[in-house]
Amino acid sequence: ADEKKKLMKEKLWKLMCTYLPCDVLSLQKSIVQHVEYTLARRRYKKDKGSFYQATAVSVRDRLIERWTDTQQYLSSKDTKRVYYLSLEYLLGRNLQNAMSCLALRNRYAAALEELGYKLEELTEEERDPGLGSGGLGRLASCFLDSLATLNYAAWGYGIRYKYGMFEQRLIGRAQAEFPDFWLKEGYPWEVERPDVQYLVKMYGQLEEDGKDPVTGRPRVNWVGGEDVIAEGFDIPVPGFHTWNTNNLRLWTSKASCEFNLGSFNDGQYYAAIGEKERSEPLTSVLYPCDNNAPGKELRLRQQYFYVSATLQDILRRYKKRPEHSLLDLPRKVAIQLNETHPAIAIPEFMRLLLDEECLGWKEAWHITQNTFAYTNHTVMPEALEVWPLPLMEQLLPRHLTIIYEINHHFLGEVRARWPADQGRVARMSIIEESEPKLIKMAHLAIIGCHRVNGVAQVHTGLLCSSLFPDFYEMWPQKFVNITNGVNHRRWMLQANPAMSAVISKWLGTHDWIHDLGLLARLKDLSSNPELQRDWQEAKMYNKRKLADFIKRECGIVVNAAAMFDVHVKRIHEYKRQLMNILGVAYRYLRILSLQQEGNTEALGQMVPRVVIFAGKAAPNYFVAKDVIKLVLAVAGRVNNDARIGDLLKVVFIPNYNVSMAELIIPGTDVSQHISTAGFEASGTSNMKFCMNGSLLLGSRDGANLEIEQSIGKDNMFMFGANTKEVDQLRRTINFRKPQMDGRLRWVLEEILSGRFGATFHDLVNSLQPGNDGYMVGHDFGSYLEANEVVDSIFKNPPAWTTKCIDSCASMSRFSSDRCIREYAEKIWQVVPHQFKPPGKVANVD
Ligand code: RUG
Repeated sequence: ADEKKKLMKEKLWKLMCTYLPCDVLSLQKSIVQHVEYTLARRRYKKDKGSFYQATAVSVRDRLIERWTDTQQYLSSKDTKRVYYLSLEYLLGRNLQNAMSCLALRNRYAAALEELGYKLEELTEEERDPGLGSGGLGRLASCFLDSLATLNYAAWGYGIRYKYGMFEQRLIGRAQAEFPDFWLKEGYPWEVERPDVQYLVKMYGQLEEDGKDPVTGRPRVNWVGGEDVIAEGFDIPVPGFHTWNTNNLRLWTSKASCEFNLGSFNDGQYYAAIGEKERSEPLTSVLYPCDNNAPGKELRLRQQYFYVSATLQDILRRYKKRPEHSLLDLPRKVAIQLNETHPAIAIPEFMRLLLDEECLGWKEAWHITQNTFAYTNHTVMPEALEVWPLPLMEQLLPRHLTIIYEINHHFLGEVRARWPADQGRVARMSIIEESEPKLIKMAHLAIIGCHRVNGVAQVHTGLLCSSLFPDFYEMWPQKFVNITNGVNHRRWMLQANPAMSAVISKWLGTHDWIHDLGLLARLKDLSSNPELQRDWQEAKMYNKRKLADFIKRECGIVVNAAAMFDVHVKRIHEYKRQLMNILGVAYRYLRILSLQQEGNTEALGQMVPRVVIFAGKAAPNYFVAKDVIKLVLAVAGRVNNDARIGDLLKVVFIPNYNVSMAELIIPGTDVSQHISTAGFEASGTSNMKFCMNGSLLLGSRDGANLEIEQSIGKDNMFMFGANTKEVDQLRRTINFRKPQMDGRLRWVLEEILSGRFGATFHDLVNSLQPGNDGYMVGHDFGSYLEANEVVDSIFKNPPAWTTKCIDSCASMSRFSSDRCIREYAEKIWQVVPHQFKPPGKVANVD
C-alpha cells in the first residue's frame, strides 16, 4: 500500500510540474478548449466576447503556474513579505499587460489571427474593473505591478466591490450616474477561494471576564453582535519578464448563516435568510469620493470588515511556520496603509494580539508599531477621516477601548516630554473633544506606525510644517518623503506602442523598458530632424486614433492637426477645471471680437485648439457637477458656432477610466495640471503625460514641481501662486478685495448674460473676491499668459518637439520602480527574491 501511495504521489507531482506549452498551436488549442469546456459556448460561432474570455483564461492558466511556483518559493525562503492595504485599486485592463509580462503577446496575436480574431479587438472586450475612484487607486495598481516586476514578495489586499466606480453618462448636458456592474460577464482573471474564509464580527457588547492569568490584564469578551464571512478572490499579479507573480486578494462579504444552521432548525427560516440579505451588501458598492471622506456607517463597516479579514489572513500565514514567534513578526511582515482608509487595522491588530494571541500590551504595541507604516495622500481637511465616537462604540466596542488605551499611553508620553502644555495634548489626542466626539484616524495611524510618508516633496513638507507639526516635532525620524511614480510599462509600452517603437529604434535597444534611466540618451538626439520626424509621426498617429474615438463617442469632428489640450482627472474645485473652461470661454470671446474688428492678422496667428475634458464628479458634489454643466454649455456654444471653425473645439468625453486614459494620454500635445498650490498632494497623470511626449501646463503644486526640476524650467509652462502665497492669500481672503482681472470679469459677465445658455450664478458667485478660496481669480491672468506661451511654441514644431523629447527623456525618476525601491529601503526593509524557473525559459516575444 505504501508503494502504491508513493507511486500515486510521484505521478501527481510529475503531472503538476508539467508546464503548459506556449507554442502557437497549443495556445490555439487552449483558447478553443476554454470556449467549449470552460464557457460552454459553441466554438465555431464568431463571438468576440467568448474568445476574449477564453483567451483571458488561457493566459490566466499560464499565470497560475508562475503564481504557485512563486508563492511556494517565497514560503520556502521564508522571506519578509509586504502587504499593501488599499481600499481602492484601479487595475485597468489586464489582457495586454499579462501577455506582455509573460512575453507571449506576439504568439497570442498570431494564434488568434489564425482563428479569425485580432488581439486589439479582443482587448476592447475587457471591461475595466473600476475598484477605485482616482489617483490613489491607480497608484496602488502601479505599485503592485512594480512590486512583482522587481521581485519583491508582496500581496495587495482590497475589496471586491460588486459595483465599482459609477458609470458616467451625459444626459441633458449634465452628468448622470449609473451603477457599474462590472462583474456582469464574470471576471476571468480572478480565482474564487471558498477555502479562504474568515469570520468578522461587528456590533455587540463587552463583558468583563476577570484577569488574564499570564499578563494580569483585565480580560474582556466581545459578545453578541453580527458575524459576516469574508471570502477571498485572488487575482495573479505578474511581473514583467520575470517568473515572479504576486497576488491581489480581494474580499467579498457573505452571510454567516451557514454557521447559524440552528436558526433554520428553530423554524426561523425567514429570519436566517434575512440575515443573509443584510450581510451581502457590505461589499456591494465603492464610495465614489476622491479627496472627500464619505463619513457613512457602511464605509466604516467596509473598512473594518476588510481589515479584519486581511489581518487574520496575514497572521494565519505567518503562524503556519511553527518557528515563527509573534515577537519576530516585524522582521517578516511589513504592512503599508494606503491612506487612513485601512487605519482601523491598528486597533484590530492590537485586538488580535491581545485577545486572541494573549500577548501583553507592551509586546503587542511593539509588534504593531514596527509592522505598520502609513502613506498620507492629502492635506485637504475634508478628506481627513474622522469617525464619530458613538458610531465606533456601537460598531466596534472593543476597538474603542483599545483606542482609548493607545491614546492614554501616547498622551502620557506627550505630557512627560512637554509638561504643562495642555494645548499640545489636546491637539495631538486621537480624540477630538467636539460634540459628538470624533476619532481622528490620521492621528491613530501616525501613532501606530513606525513610518509616515507623503507622496511628493512639497506635500511631505506640508505634512511636517502644517498638518502634523506636533507629531513631526515629536518624531522627526518617522516622517519620510517618497515621491509617487507610475508604471511606465503600462503607460508607455502598452499605451503608446508607436512612441515606444521610436524610442527603441533611436536607443538601439528595448532595455529602457527595464531601466527608464536609459531614456536620458535621447536628450543628445532631441533636435535631430529624423528623430523629430519619427516622433511627430507617432504623435500624429495617436492623435488620429483619439480624434476617431472622439467622433465615435461624442459625435464631434476634430482636426488632428490642431493642438490637443487635455485636462482629465476627477472634477474637483481644487483641480480648477473651472479655470480652464473660463479660459476657453475667453478664447472664444476673443476670437469673435477679433473677427468683429476684422483683425485678420491676429486671427491668423491663433493656434487651433481642441480642448478635451474628462472626469467624474462625486454624485453629491454639486459644485463639481455644475462645472461639468458649464463645460458642456460652453462646448455646445463653441462647437456649433460656424464662425469659429477649427480654431476652437471643446470636448467632454464621458466615463473616464484607465483604458480611456491609455488612449487619451498618448494623443495629447499639452496637458493641464492646474490645481491650487498646496492642494494636490502629488498628481500622477502629470507623469504619464510627460512620459508620452506631452508638455505640461502646470501650477506650482504637488509633483509638478519635481517634474519641472527634472525636465528643466524651459520645458514646462508653470504659472500662478506658489504654496506659501496661496496660504497667505487664503488667510487674508476676507479682508482683501483685489481687483478682478478684466478678462475674467468679461467672461463672467458674458456667462451671466446667458451667452452660454444657463447663467451659472453659483459658479460665478464662487469666484467673487472673498469667496474664491481656490484662487481662480488670482491665477487667471498668469494662466492665460502661460497659454499664450504654449501657443507661440506650438507654432514652431521643431522647438516644440525638442521639448517633448527632452521632457520624456528626463522622466526616469517618476517610474514606480524607483518609488517601490524607496519604499523597500526606507520603510519595509525588504530585498528582492527572484524565483528561477526550472529549465531555461526563453522570453519569446
Ligand atoms: O489627490 C491625491 C493625488 O494628488 C495623489 O497623486 C494620489 C496618489 O498619491 O492620491 C490622491 N488622493 C488622495 N486620492 N484620495 C486621496 C485622499 O483620500
